[in-house]
Parts: sequence; C-alpha cells; structure tokens
Amino acid sequence: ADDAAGAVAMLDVDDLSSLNVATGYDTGDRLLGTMEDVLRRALPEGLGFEKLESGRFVIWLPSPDLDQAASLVENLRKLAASSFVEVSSGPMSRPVSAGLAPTFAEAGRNRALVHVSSAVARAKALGGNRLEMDRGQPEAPALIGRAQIEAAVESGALDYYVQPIVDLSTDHVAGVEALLRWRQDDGDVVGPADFIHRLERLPDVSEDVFQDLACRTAHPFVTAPDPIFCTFNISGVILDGVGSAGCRWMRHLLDHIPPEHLVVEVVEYAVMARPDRTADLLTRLSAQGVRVALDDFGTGLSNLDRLKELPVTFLKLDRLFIQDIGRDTRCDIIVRNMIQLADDLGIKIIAEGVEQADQQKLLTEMGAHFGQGFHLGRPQPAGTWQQKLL
Ligand code: G
Ligand code: MN
Repeated sequence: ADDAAGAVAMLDVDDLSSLNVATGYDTGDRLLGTMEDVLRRALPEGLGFEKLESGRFVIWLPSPDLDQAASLVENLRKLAASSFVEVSSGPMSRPVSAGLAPTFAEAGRNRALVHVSSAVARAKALGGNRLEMDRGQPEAPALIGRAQIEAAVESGALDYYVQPIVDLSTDHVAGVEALLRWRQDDGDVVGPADFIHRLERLPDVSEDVFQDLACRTAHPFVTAPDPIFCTFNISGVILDGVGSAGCRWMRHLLDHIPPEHLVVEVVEYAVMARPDRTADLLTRLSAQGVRVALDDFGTGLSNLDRLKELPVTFLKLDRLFIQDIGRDTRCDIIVRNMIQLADDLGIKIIAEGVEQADQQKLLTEMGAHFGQGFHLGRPQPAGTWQQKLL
C-alpha cells in the first residue's frame, strides 16, 4: 500500500527577491514568465506543470522511478536557470534549485508537496542551483489537520506565550509579544517554524481557531486598567494584501481588541514578496490605529526604502547587533546610528535579544526606546505574565 505512485518535481528560483531589489519589482515576474514558456516548450508530451502562487513550478510525473526522472528534471532546471530577461544593464538570470520526491496515492497532493518542498529546501541549504531528492516515506512529517489543532488548543498544549517589551527609560513593561508555542508529547516546546509547514493547508483550515486564541491572549493585556500593547507576528504566508488570510485575521482581532493596543510585526522578506499588496494592507491597518513593527531589522535584505514607504512605528533591531554591543565597536556604531536614524524619523527602536544587564545599560545610555530579551523577561505562558504584570 506504501508503494510510490508517481513522482513530483519542484523548481524554485534562488533569491528571486534580490532581482526585484536590483532591477525593479516586476523583473522577477517577467523572469518567471520566461521560465514558464521555456518549461512548457521543453516538457515531454503529456506532462503538465503548475505554477504555484509563490512562483514555484510543480511538475507531476507518472513514473515513480526517481533516478529516471532526475535527468529530465535536471535538464529542466538548467533550462530554467538559463532563461533570462532584459533589463537596462543587460540580460538577467537566476540560479534555480529543484527537488524531486515520490508521490503516494493514498497520501495525496499535500503530502507530496511537503516532501518535494523539503528537497528544494535542502538544495538551497547546500548552496542552491542544484537538484536534491527526497525519497520520502517512513519518517515523513505527518500533516496536521483541524481536529488535531482543536485538540491541542483544548488541552492547552498549543497556546501563545508572551514576552515583555520594556520601556528602557522607565523600566516599565510597555507591551508583550505573543509567540505561538506547541508543547509536544515529549515535553519539548516548539515554535511555528517547526510546525507551520505541516499545517494541512495554508492559510490553515483552522484559521478561526488561531484567531480566537490570539484574541484570548491579547484581551487581558489590552483591557487592563493600565493597558499595554500586544504584538503579533504576521507570517509572510498569510500576509498577502486586502482580502488575504492575514487581512481576515486582523479584522477578527480588531472586532475584539482596540486598535491602539495592537501591533503587527512583519518581517522584511514578507514585505518583499508582495510589496504593493502588503503596503496597501499595512497602510489601511495603520489608518485604523494599528501600529506596525518591522521585525528582525538589519538582517536579510535590509532596505531603507521600507522606512520611507511603510507606516512603521517600531523597528525591531535584530539581536545580532545587540549581542556584541560594548565589545565590538562596529556594533556600537551601528546601533547608535540606527537609534539616531529612528529618532529623526519618529520611529521607536525595540532592541531584540537583550540577554545581559550591561547590554540593557548600554542601550539605555544610547537612547534605545525599548528592549526585549531573556534578561528583561523570558517568553512564558500568557497567564504567567498576566499575573506578574497586571
Ligand atoms: O524575531 P522575533 O521578534 O519574532 O523573535 C522572537 C523570538 O526570539 C522568540 O522565539 C524568542 O524565544 C526569541 N528570543 C526572545 N528573547 C531572546 C533573547 O534574549 N535571546 C535569544 N537568543 N532569543 C530570544
Ligand atoms: Mn517578532
């Protein structure tokens, strides 16, 4: 019953967003369009492919023989990687990573996509521009369905933790960041990075369960006699403009939580993936009084134009810069100037990863507005911080 029925291949352009940054937002789309044409012409008779919303190409193959499929997929990968678009500086192309995995009739399409995505992720981790196979089966991570989510929420195993964000000038807790946590049967507590990709469908079928959980978490903090703000991370997967899952999620929260105590944290790559739609959504939220934080700022593809265009209230300075302040002069210079830049723009810095007292002291002296980190308070179940803070 466990015999592979066929195979699935996936092609994914390496670092497409850097192309958009370098040459304008539609270059990536144009390049994907060219690849689509090339693939359509190169595919053997009878084989179809689909282009996922994320810009990845998926090819379903009727034979389970991975080694035989590998040479076909490797050819397609090379063709895609040699596709190019013309921009002002000349032809532009990008390396392409590929994955290949078996499909199992009874496991369905999603299971196959989990396997092949993990093969692509491995290809990228190995430097990209290559094909990796996932032979799948035994220890494949099971998909998580609605019943399982509901049971985990019911038992309290799946819940939000919160971590305080401290006003460094007064030492008072100004807000909390809500962090989704799932206690496993073996006692391990894992974060979304460990299970998001296993949800049955994205946006998940249990969207409403997550919405209720978020509301219940924020409510005590934002309605206390001395209310503090609550921040939520919005994943790039659901942040896709007005009408998206991210938008529905925010609307639900706003039905229950006063906007002035809500903050949404977005990471840069999420903004990059859909710049126009994301900006539109964030602008609307901001007009309603919800504040926006740019998360993990300073790593990845930090583009200062985000600060020019987006309605940003907080800049969360990545802990990479905080961990060496006081020891590495360059870090000090970067942090001090980031604070100055934020001040001049009317933006508040939240220093992430404050793990030691001397870091807090230095940041306060430098004029950083807020801090967050193990030294100031660890992420703990919302109820625990509720008792200490309210
Ligand atoms: O990037 P973001 O703001 O979402 O970061 C939240 C994550 O950072 C949480 O998973 C939390 O556990 C972790 N975190 C919070 N404080 C610290 C800290 O002081 N040091 C480290 N290494 N991680 C931290
Ligand atoms: Mn965050």
